[in-house]
Amino acid sequence: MTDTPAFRRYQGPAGGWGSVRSLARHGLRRRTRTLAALAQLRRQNKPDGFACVSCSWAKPAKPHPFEFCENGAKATFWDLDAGRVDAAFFRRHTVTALRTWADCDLEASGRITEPLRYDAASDRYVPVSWEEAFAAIGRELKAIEPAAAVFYASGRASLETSYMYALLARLYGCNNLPDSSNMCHESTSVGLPRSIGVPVGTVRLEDFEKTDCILSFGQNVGVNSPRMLHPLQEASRRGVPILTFNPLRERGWERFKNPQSPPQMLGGAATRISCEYLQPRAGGDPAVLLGLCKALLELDDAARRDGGARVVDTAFVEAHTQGFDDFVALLRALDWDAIARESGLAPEALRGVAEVYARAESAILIYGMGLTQHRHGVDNVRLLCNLALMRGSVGRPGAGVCPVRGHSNVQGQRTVGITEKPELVPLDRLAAQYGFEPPRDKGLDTVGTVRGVVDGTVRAFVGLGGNFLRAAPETERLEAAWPKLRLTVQVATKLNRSHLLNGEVAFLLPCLSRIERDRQAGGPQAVSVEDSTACIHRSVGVQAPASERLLSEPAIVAGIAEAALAPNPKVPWREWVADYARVRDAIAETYPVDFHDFNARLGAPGGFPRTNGARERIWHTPSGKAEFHAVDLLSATGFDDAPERLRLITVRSNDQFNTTVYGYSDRFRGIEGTRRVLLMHRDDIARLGLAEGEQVSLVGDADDGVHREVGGLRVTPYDLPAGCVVGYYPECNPLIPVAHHAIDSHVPAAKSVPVRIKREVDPRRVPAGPAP
Ligand SMILES: Nc1nc2c(c(=O)[nH]1)N[C@H]1C(S)=C(S)[C@@H](COP(=O)(O)OP(=O)(O)OC[C@H]3O[C@@H](n4cnc5c(=O)[nH]c(N)nc54)[C@H](O)[C@@H]3O)O[C@H]1N2
Ligand SMILES: Nc1nc2c(c(=O)[nH]1)N[C@H]1C(S)=C(S)[C@@H](COP(=O)(O)OP(=O)(O)OC[C@H]3O[C@@H](n4cnc5c(=O)[nH]c(N)nc54)[C@H](O)[C@@H]3O)O[C@H]1N2
Ligand SMILES: [Mo]
Repeated sequence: MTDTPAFRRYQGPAGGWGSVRSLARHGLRRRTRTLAALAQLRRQNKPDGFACVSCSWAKPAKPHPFEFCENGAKATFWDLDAGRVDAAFFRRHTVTALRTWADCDLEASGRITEPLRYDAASDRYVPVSWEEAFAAIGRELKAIEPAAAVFYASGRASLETSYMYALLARLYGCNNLPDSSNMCHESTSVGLPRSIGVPVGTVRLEDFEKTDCILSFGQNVGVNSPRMLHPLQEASRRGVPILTFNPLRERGWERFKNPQSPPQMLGGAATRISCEYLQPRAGGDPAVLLGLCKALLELDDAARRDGGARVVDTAFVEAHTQGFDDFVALLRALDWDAIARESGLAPEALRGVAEVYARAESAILIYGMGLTQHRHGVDNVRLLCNLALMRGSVGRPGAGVCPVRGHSNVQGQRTVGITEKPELVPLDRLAAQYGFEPPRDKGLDTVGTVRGVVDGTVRAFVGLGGNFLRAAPETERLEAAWPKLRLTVQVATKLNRSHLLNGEVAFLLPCLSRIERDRQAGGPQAVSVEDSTACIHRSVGVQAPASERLLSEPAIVAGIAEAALAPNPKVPWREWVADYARVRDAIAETYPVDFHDFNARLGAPGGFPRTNGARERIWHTPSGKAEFHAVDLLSATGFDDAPERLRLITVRSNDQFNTTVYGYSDRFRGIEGTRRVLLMHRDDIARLGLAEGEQVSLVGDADDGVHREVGGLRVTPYDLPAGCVVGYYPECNPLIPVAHHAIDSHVPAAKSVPVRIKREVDPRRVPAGPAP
């Protein structure tokens, strides 16, 4: 792929013809089986089809004729790739040579089609039979202390696979079950239970039809959950004010043209999404949220003075919350100058938003990585809850807190036991169901795994999907330590960098994609996933598998389990693989409240919802009430400002899904042909004496004595707050210290990384890691 940069301002809306053109280009370039692709797209997110493998946004009960978006279609095309990564591919390329390839080129080589073992002597992957692979993995796992083995999961695997995988780890003897959620919405999973007693959002799709106001913080809807633009568009057309806080002007929150609406595509104007768009500093959200709460309080004071309607929902606050008085005292003591300085926004702007919010009966508060991936990510989530609680905007139609999750089943994986936190799992029930003593010690999360690999205490890594080495922080130390692992096993669909750094014994095991037909001894199989709004959907793949040698993920998990564990007649791995309905029966037995009659309810249009206390104003907190979080905090970064120090935000482009880089077009941001950019405010460029287009390095500025650097970045002026810079994830991950993570949730603080700029003496210097 080329790396010829071009920068042009994109004037179009999100969606629109740009999205149609982009898709057409992808379909052609990717050697996709085009007819197959079109047939598949029609089934995407339909009750009788497959759940999109891209984002986890809710799937409506009455889907559109084409219930997919540009990026969901790219993900489908990606799995339909006609290219093949097989033994012949590895005869052409050594693993060392492949390590110089870009992320995009690795995955673009095609689907992995046969089980492979790494052969160190020839530095190549060589074919292996499934039986041999399982036997060797079982042997190795048996020889390792359970506490030294890690079972990572990326958030794509189904509920059935995830349940089996978590059980495998616990039967083996550990809770080392980190998953991508540890790098993502774990701040939500820690913060929401403390504030409102549920680990997930409280909003369902129907609430968008009833809401009077939408606030959004740090989420990029046009790229990461484009189907959410449909309810947003409808809300905007109803006159619902949408107010957005994001350091960057993300096109999806500005305007949208629905590619599925012929009138709008043929000359109709794009729909304006946000009526107010404010650009706080990265990490400035505590100041924003407290400022909004303070402004509400001022409005409430004025209402009391003038005898107007109260702005604080006093009936709700009294009946349902705890800690309000302390919070009010904190708000009164806050100084507007400090709020303005830390948020980067004028008090008048915040007061203006508060006025709109105060007029709304029911409001939805949406957020994403812009809140969770900070040192104070958990505080961010809790302060957002405060804002909702002051207005009683939880547990009422059209109202609620709406974290937009990432991977298509990341939320569900937690629901069925993939977690390092034993207290979140019904261990006693598992003990009774399967007749064993489950491990009770806390397991390793992502941060713990990185540390354990670096210090040598982790000996084995099994990855159920994902690209751990690229997704995690502290890239260089992690990569340097990785080959010292005894065993690495990667279950994957496509080749990525995590497959190119191997333990002494290493296997690469290819699995079916969710879009593919899954036929087992008991006939064709369906799986299930949980969306962002906690609704459970059936997913049936119908595409012919990329190869006959692929196994399904449940079959791979069962294969490893049978080889690594002592036989246990109460765990019928074989029967489970033959008929996934039996896994669902097991899930229903372990989790009867949410999954009773699982098989009967599977396939309900719109999915079937899990229980959610906060939606009914039942608060599963220690006090039995929703809890205000009175924290005197204005910045989420966890570090002080310093003259040369900048706050690095790492973002996704419109042409990637996490570490899967589809191409080099970040259309909405006007960046084409390259990912090696550093977006900067013009004042910072001038202040630091840089020139537009100059190549610079970013150097970590964490004061921990470790040198971290990413070079070859092109200075690019951009509309963002001064003092903040933007680079792409995963290229910038070498700059994130493993210790720079959210307090309590351990989510790497990827949205405010302390960095400095170093001028490059030699502009040809090549950066660490694969180019570009
Ligand atoms: N097409 C596509 N879809 C995806 C993904 C993908 O990579 N591609 N990834 C999936 C996954 S796993 C996830 S978790 C989600 C991620 O989806 P998002 O939650 O949208 O995550 P990001 O794109 O990382 O960044 C979110 C936004 O936060 C803003 N931001 C950065 N710092 C701050 C801050 O300090 N304050 C505020 N208010 N805003 C800030 C950024 O400008 C950006 O617009 O999307 C999922 N869907
Ligand atoms: N700096 C920075 N770092 C970040 C983030 C950030 O915003 N900034 N975001 C974080 C977030 S939110 C997340 S969720 C993580 C993502 O971390 P991961 O989930 O580990 O990474 P992905 O890029 O989603 O994984 C892609 C790989 O998954 C495999 N795969 C795809 N489909 C399947 C399947 O159906 N089955 C199996 N077994 N494998 C499959 C393919 O081989 C593909 O190469 O990254 C985190 N890292
Ligand atoms: Mo994520």
